[in-house]
Amino acid sequence: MACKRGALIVLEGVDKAGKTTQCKKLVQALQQSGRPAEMMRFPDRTTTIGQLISAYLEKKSDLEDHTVHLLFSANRWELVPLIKKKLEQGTTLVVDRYAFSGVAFTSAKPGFCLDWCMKPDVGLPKPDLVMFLQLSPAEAALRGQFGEERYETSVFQKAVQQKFEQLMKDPSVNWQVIDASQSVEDVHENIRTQSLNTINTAHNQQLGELWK
Ligand code: Z5A
Repeated sequence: MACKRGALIVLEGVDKAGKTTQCKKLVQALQQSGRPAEMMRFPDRTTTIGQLISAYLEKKSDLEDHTVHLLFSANRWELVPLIKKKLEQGTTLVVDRYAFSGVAFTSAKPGFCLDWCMKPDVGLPKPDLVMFLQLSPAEAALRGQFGEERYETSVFQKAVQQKFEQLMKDPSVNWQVIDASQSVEDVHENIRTQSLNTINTAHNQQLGELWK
C-alpha cells in the first residue's frame, strides 16, 4: 500500500513575527509525536542561486529588481523535485517563507503589480496550509532593532504587510491568521493544532498547484 503523503505547511509573516522560532518548534513537536517532519526555508541560501540572493540581501551585490524576483522564484523551483519526493515519502514539510513572501516583497517596490509578481510561481506545489503570523510594527519593534539586510526598514515592511493582506483575500489558498503577539508557547500551541488538522486531511488529498 502506498504511504500517505506528508503535508506542505508554510509560515509567513512580517519581519520578527517569529516564523523561524515557530517552524523549528513545530518540526520538533511533530517528530516527537512520531510524525516524520522536516523544515525548509526560502530563500535557501545554500544553492548557487541562493548564494546570489544572499549576497543581494546582504547588500554585497546589486541586482535589477525583476531579475532578483525571478531568482527568488527559481530558488523555489529548483527545490520542487525534493519537496515532492519528501511529501510522497510521507514527510511533512514546514516551510519558513514561500512564494507569498516573493510576491509581497517585490510588489511592495514601485512599478510592480501583484499579477506580474505571481506569474513565475504559478504551478508550484500548493501549500495545504499557510499560517500568517500577525504582528504590529510596534510589537515587532519590541523584539529588537531591524538588521542590516536589504528590506529591513519600517516603511518597506509596512508596504509588505499591505501586500500580504491583499494576497490573503485569495480563497484558493488555505490562509490562517495567527496572533503572533502571544508568548512563544501559546503561538506554538495554536500552530500545532492547525497543523495536526491539516496533516490528517492532507493524507487523503492530492497535492495541488499554486494559483492555478
Ligand atoms: N524575500 C523576498 O524578497 N522574496 C522571496 O521570495 C523570499 C524572501 C522567500 C529573507 O530573510 C528576506 O528575503 C526577507 C524576505 C525576503 N526580508 N526581510 N525582511 P530571512 O528569511 O533570512 O529572515 P527573516 O525571514 O527576515 O527573519 P525574520 O523575519 O527577521 O524573523 P522571524 O523568522 O519572523 O522571527 P524569529 O527569528 O523567529 O524571531 C525574531 C526575534 O523575536 C527573536 O529574537 C525571537 O527570540 C523573538 N521572538 C520570537 N517569537 C517571539 C514571541 N512570541 N514573543 C517574544 N519574542 C519572540
